[in-house]
Amino acid sequence: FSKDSRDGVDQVFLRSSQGASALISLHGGQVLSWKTDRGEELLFMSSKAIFKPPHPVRGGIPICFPQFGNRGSLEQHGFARNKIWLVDDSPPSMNQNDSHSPNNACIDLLLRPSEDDLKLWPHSFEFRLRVSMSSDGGLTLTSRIRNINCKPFSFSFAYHTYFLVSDISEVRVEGLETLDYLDNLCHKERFTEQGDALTFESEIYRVYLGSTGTVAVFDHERKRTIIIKKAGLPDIVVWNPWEKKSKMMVDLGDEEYRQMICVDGAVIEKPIALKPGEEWTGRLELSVKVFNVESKE
Ligand code: TA6
Repeated sequence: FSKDSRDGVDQVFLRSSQGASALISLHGGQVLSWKTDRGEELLFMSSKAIFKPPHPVRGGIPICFPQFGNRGSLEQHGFARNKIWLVDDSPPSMNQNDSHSPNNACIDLLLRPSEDDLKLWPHSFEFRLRVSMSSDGGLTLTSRIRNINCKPFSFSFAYHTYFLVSDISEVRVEGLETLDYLDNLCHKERFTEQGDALTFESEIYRVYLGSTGTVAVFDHERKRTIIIKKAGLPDIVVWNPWEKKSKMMVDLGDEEYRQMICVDGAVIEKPIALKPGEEWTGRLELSVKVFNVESKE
């Protein structure tokens, strides 16, 4: 990998053997860009994104930890995405079932709580994030969060992933059929999905529960599908602010909601509880398939 900096914050550039690439900022440990081997951008980044800590960057894959949403004294989606992470030169070896192979381009980042963080959230943790690119251009994010103090703690988590789409009217999300979801536009009321695929005509903010399989984001106009595989992330957030909410967001262009859809691997309904010494792993594997118009695949 190579390092560069923007506005004084280091960024790490990963390139796979076939030319696919990713850009990760130490501000938030946030993936800002993920491109195919032909240089096509796959993640949305707002044209009005603010790259100044501690403001979260509107796009890419913000890490929501130790909470998703805004509860209690912590800021919305927790503090991890607003902190400067360290490059971890000597990461402990991943457990044996890690899908990492030596020819993946990868970077290991580390976040530990500062004194100020501990005042807000009095739990000592070690958060190791590995971002790796496989030779075929797939992007994998592996989070390992360990409790290193003397009392148990719980947290919720999300990879708040902004996918770039040609137009929201061309997008279909499959893999959430029959799941229950909490509708955040309806007082978090619980519903069961009846459709065969999700399409979008208005603001959506749902947390689908107990998703174990693969989720696919089809972009019909771009003739490509992003495949989302995950481990340790039972919930899926689907969010698009639509026009009215976009107009109220200083760091999102008024019409840009049409080029994004958030489909987030998350742990929300049942927060993770860690005893001292225990570690949780949450892995998100993203890959791209190009399909011709005749067949869906
Ligand atoms: O995932 C949806 C959500 O929780 C919405 O509440 C919306 O605020 C979005 O996250 C973005 O949150 P942010 O704090 O980045 O503006």
